[in-house]
Amino acid sequence: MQEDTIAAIATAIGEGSVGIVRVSGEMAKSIGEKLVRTPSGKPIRLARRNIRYGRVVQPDSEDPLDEAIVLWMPGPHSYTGEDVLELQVHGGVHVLQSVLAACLAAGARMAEPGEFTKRAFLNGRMDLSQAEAVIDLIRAKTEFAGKMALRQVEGRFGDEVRSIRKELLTLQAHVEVTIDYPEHDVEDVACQQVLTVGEGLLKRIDKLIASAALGRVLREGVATAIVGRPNVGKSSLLNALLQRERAIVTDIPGTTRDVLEEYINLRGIPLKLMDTAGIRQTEDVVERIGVDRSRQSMADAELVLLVYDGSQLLNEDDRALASETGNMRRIVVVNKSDRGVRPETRAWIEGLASEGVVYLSAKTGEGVDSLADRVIDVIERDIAVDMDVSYMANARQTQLLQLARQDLSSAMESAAAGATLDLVAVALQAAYVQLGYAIGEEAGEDLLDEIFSRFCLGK
Ligand SMILES: Nc1nc2c(ncn2[C@@H]2O[C@H](COP(=O)(O)OP(=O)(O)O)[C@@H](O)[C@H]2O)c(=O)[nH]1
Ligand SMILES: [Mg+2]
Repeated sequence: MQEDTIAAIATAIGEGSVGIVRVSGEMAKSIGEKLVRTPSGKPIRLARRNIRYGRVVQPDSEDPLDEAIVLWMPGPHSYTGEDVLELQVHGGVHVLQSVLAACLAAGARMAEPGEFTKRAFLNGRMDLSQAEAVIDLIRAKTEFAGKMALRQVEGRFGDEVRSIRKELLTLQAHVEVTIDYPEHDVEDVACQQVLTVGEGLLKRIDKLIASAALGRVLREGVATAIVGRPNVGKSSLLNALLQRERAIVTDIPGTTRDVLEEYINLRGIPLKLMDTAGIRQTEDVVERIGVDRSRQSMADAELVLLVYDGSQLLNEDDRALASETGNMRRIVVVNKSDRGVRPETRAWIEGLASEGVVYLSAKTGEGVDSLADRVIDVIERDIAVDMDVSYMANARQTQLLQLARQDLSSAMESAAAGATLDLVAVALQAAYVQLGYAIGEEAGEDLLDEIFSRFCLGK
């Protein structure tokens, strides 16, 4: 248990119907009893876990600060594992700050960002992968991202890692027993065991590693640049995908000068859409800066939507863009198909994109859904995002999983090569330790500070 008692405003700063000041630690009870009065004005008594109505006062003067609903959650069955007091007051900046100040005057110290969750981890209420997922849940941009983050908070990743570790431990025990009783046929059996069980465990570790792609995409979104020469309908396509008029659309080529960025929720995957200035040869200084920025967005993007105007004949700018994006992950879009598609244009574009072309009209919305299908296909197939996993690794965990994978592979290689069993046992042990780090066993202060400093205050 941590010795000092921490307090913070747990709700977002601003105006809201309710705001919460949270207190955790040994002094939570005495702070509550010092600050809260019952409706008849007596000091409140906090005993069993409960919810009470009362008034928060300035203890020396008895000046009322606000009415409050008081939640009393004694440890160890609380979020942090310690005694937790929550004062639900009116959600105004001044009210919350004065209630927090009263808690600090009564003996609490200001919590650091993420310190409540850090204590929950240190007190064994959750493993590190669950604690890390709390921030993903708070920041989730789509319902799907929220659902996946919640699964992590509930411990899906940790459960899988613990289950793999348990098998590693059993395997290691088996090998070590054999070291103590060295008979040749027994050794062979142990080696065989390492190979067969190891094979299955490698697959499970690989699946965990592969789940990182979904995690990254849900956290950061897929950077997607809409590119094409001026006037093909890029801004119109952005608006159609957003389902609102975000970008300025006119029939004047060169309307979009700067890169516009907007997140959309595409079947649960956040897409960071970038509408860019049309790329063409130009003498206009401002337009040229816009074109440079378009090229930069294209280079930063994971996916390029290359847009053509199907109702027109193609020009040099169109052809140049086809080769410029040739090595990028791209989807070729033919827009304005409500006006019909010119046969020469169709033939040339279909020759360009062996994987197929999406015909649509940003104006009528026709075909926009099939573009969405295609984008999801590309994300699943080419960015290797598996949407059906029940857990997802983050970058830190992935590194450790890779190290564990190496150790397990080398244990298996040693077993296959008939090396001494000591070597096999040491490598198995190393894999076990790396997986332990992934869920926060023996996590050092530095790492914890690094992780929890990303949290918001009061969480
Ligand atoms: N008929 C038709 N016109 C479109 C379509 N998409 C865009 N436009 C028109 O094409 C012009 C250029 O559109 P805009 O989105 O500004 O093109 P951008 O320069 O590529 O961003 C505007 O007059 C739009 O109304 C479409 O699907 N069908
Ligand atoms: Mg535009």
